[in-house]
Amino acid sequence: MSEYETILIERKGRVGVITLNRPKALNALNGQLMREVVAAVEAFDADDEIGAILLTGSEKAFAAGADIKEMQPKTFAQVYAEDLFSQWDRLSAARTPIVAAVAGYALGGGCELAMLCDFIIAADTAKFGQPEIKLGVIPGIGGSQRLTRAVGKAKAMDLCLTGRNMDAEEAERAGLVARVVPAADLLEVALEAATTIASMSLPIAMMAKEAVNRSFETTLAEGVKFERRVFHSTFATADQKEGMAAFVEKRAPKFVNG
Ligand code: CO8
Repeated sequence: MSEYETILIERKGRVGVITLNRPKALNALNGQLMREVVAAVEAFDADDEIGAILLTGSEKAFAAGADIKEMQPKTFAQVYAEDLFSQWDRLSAARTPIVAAVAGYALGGGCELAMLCDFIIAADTAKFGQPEIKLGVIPGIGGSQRLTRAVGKAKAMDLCLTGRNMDAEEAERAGLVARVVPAADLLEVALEAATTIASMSLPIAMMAKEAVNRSFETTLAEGVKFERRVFHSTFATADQKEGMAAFVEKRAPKFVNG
């Protein structure tokens, strides 16, 4: 029996798949689901046999937000003392690449959870939004920051201030999602992307992820220097030797994750 109640876990080759599974609440993110997703991501991240993580929800909802019914009775003192939602920050510390496959609603905390992943593949049914303002709150899991970095000030302000949803096509145009695919193909395409990532050298994929993420935390000159140093360090790996030898010898590389 799975140790989890609000998520499903599967291994597909070297891909660890996490499926949010609170269908009656449209996968609303309550405390238990948050603890379980964080634990599952950390377990896959620590597992040498896993080269990529795929996070998904249902056809109707990736996640319809933080659990409003659970939040409703809380006082300021409680949310402040428990530092509500701070545990989600632990997903940012995962070094294994995480792909989000989003169909249906990704609202509020659901949109923020998708943005905590490394990139989003969306079904044409996906709807993204930060409707917190309609509840008398503001985004609380990084939405005002990550959405602004992803789509720029104009659209981030529009979404956070009006609470309107954006469909998949608009989200792709705005740069929030990497690809939009027909809903029926979502899991297949997302799994294929995750499998491709997992077929690469894991330490090199981690370096690529770290370098891209660095661009959000530093100046351009410092970021370019960081990238160059990490690039130099790839030459210390067996996988750089293998990858380049395989190209020259016109064969597929056999990476050893080292
Ligand atoms: N929380 C709890 N339950 C939810 C949530 C949610 N976010 N979303 C849906 N549900 C429940 C509904 O209450 C309903 O339950 P029941 O059958 O018991 O009444 C069930 O899921 C099905 O939902 P609907 O009947 O509403 O389904 P519809 O298809 O009619 O509508 C919608 C789908 C449009 C997605 C609608 O459910 C909706 O608007 N949901 C809320 C969306 C939202 O506002 N999300 C943002 C939440 S706030 C947040 O994420 C961040 C808060 C940050 C706060 C920071 C504080 C520190």
